[in-house]
Amino acid sequence: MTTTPPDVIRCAYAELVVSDLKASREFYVDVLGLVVTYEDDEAIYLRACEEYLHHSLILRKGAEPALAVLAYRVRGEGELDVAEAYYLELGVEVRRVPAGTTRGIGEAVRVLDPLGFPIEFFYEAEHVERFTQRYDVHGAGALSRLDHFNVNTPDVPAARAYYEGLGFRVSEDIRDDEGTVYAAWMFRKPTVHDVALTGGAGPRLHHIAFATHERHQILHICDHLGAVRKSDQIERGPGRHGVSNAFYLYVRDPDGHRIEIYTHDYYTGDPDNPVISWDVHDNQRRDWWGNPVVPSWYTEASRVLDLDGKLQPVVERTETKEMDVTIGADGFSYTRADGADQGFKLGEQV
Ligand code: 4SX
Ligand code: FE2
Ligand code: CA
Repeated sequence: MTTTPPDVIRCAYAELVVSDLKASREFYVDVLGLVVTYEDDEAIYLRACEEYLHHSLILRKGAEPALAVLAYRVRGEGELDVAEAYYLELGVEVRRVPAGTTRGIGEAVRVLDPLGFPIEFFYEAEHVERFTQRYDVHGAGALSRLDHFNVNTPDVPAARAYYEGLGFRVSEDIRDDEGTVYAAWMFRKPTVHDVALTGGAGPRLHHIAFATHERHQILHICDHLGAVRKSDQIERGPGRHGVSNAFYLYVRDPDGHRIEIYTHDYYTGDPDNPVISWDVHDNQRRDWWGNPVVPSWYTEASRVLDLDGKLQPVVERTETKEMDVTIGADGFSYTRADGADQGFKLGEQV
């Protein structure tokens, strides 16, 4: 590629197709506390408490739950031409989208990226009230802002090379000493990530993550789900990630779309920010306390749509799967890498 990539600022919004807007509203607004910017019979436009762009999440009513778009904000209107030229040279489908096609969003460029995801680039967006100090509406589990997207893709090194071409840098990854890469975390804004690439059948959306300021806000969301007898929607956590060091929780929305609530990762903005590589056998890589990852977290994810709204075909991963090497029959893990191990294989604990 000789063409310059568009200057991406950050991940900015996602659009999910959901089957029942009322059920989704109860989850995203009543439990997670997202703020409604606009809603009608077709869609709900949501933002978190510190966001001033029109939305960071759109829930659109449709028959088949899916991801409709992942949007990145670029540094200015001029970057749209840059994006168009870049993706035309990549040889993928590119569309100019007139301002207002998506409520609250100016002119945009939409592409079906080389990984098979529907991606939008935009700059102009309607500003709305920023609820930073609206403590009267925050609630005890307030979400501050969108933090990242996490996508399943079969070939992580290829996906990483594509995102490096777009100007993203790697903060952390998971690999083994045979050279298999299982996942990579990549950023434009100076945090651990804007997008994580998780090896698996793809293209599929693994999750969308929102940040809180505090750990107790994540714990409150767990308590709230318990109180409304929806604890089944808690899939994984709360816990502390090894990768990213973030405190986390994964919940599943009424259609099964996965949402992560995330806080306390770290600054990555200097040019020499060190890359952290984790051994796939390190039992603390995904949960710093060593708690097991539930199988559904490895296997389940949301289907994605193409630019015409049709379901994209899913391609299986051919390389070794992380779930198989870490919790499968032959799996093993360690807590201390220096050989001063616990002396048992995972699954053999008494
Ligand atoms: O499970 S991991 O510790 O690898 C992890 C997963 C770290 C950060 C994330 O945002 C995530 O979804
Ligand atoms: Fe995440
Ligand atoms: Ca559960």
